[in-house]
Amino acid sequence: MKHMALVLSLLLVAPLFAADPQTKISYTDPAGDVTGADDDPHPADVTALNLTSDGQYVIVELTLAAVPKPTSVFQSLLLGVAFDVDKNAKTGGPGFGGMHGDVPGIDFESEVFASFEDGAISKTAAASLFSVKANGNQSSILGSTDAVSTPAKGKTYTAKVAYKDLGVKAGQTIRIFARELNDRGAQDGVFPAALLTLK
Ligand SMILES: [Ca+2]
Ligand SMILES: [Ca+2]
Repeated sequence: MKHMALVLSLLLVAPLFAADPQTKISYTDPAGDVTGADDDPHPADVTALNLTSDGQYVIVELTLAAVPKPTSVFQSLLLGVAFDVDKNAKTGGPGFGGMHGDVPGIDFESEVFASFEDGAISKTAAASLFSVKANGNQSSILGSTDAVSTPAKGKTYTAKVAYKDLGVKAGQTIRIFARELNDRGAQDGVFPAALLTLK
């Protein structure tokens, strides 16, 4: 069960609040709701997620139940992020490969990943970036070597995606879907859509 903590607390008095654009969107998520691959005994388990911006970057800040100690690059993946930058479901393509519910109109997609330290604690995080076409085809814009990396603080890992790479500008509102990758529940780990107004 996913929820936006702030929204739930205000839901009774402001039922339309969820649809309103915000400059900071916060989610909480249970610990222990993930199932990893057979060779991954400690799958990334998100417990909190903040989406913000700083005038230059969209900032994805996630807190995990435990620090990641990936033993493969695959295990370093922390979160999927899908961007509908024009808030138009008719442009772009299906998010998350079309395999995780109805996530339409996605223009760009990102994978947040922790640094790979050969089984030691990941020190930084970053976000790769792909463009998504109507047929679902993806093409790489930023690979892992070009992405901006940010130092971790305890169990909190932060990734940044540049406005210029998304083709967005300050004051613009974009739609973002985040996905907890190892969540096999009914929503496949997809958080409720966020409308983020960029600083
Ligand atoms: Ca979780
Ligand atoms: Ca779109």
